Amino acid sequence: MLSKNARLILGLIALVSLLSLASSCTKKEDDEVSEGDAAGKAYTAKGNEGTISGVISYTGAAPEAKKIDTAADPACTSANPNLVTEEWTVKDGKVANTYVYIKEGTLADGSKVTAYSTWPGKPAAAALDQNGCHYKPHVMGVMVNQDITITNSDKTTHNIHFTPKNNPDWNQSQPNGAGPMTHKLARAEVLVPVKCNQHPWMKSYVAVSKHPFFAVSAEDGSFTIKGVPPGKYTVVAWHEGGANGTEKTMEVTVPASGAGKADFAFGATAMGQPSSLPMMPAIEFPMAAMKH
Ligand SMILES: [Cu+2]
Repeated sequence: MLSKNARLILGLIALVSLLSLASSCTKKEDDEVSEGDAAGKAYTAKGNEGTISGVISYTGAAPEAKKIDTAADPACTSANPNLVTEEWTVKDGKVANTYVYIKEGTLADGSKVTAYSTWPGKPAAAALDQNGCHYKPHVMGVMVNQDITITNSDKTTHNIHFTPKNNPDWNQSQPNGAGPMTHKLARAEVLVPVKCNQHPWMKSYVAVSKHPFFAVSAEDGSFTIKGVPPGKYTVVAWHEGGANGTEKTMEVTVPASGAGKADFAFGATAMGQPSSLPMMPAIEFPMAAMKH
């Protein structure tokens, strides 16, 4: 009897210590999670937010779009016989597909914009379509962990391949008629090149941001970033032109309920660089995020 009781007691002791170990582990994980959440503050809308808007221009003669040879895939040729390169999409001196975002800055109350991890409102659903054997849109911005719905509208197989530096590689085949896929990126990154392993000309860029203060310039070069708290910000305009992209930086003040202006110009002459010297390479500013 005694030995049976002793075994029972020993068993109970072992069970209790296991339980306490398990609960301490759980507690530790909880603490880690709450510490992670506490790392960023939540911003509450004050009603006095403003905008940052501007126009992206190209100074001088813009590089011309080149016709893409799609003969390798007849489905692409028939879907989009006049496919052209989109590295520079310039119309009447205005540049589309420029990603403009707040890189850093200080709100009117002295807090840093990068100190916040939660912003009001839910970002609109992000969609990336493979359509006519190119990506629509060519450049897009999403927030960290925002779902991107990826569709194939073509009568051919695409293989979408995100090639990030701060996030895991993601490489998925999407045959003709396959349903939508969803992808999201957990870390901020400006910008993630996306390519198609089936069609070497297919390229797009996805920027991942911790905050919602970004926009992509439209065909007329215009962009607007909404809901910006009053403050002083470093605003960056990124364009894929150049070896690793080119970025321009500007300090912008947003008054309470007001508008900050941020017009940017790309092109050799816009940077004080004579474009007529064939031996002289254009000055490019590689984006900081690409340097590690
Ligand atoms: Cu493709």
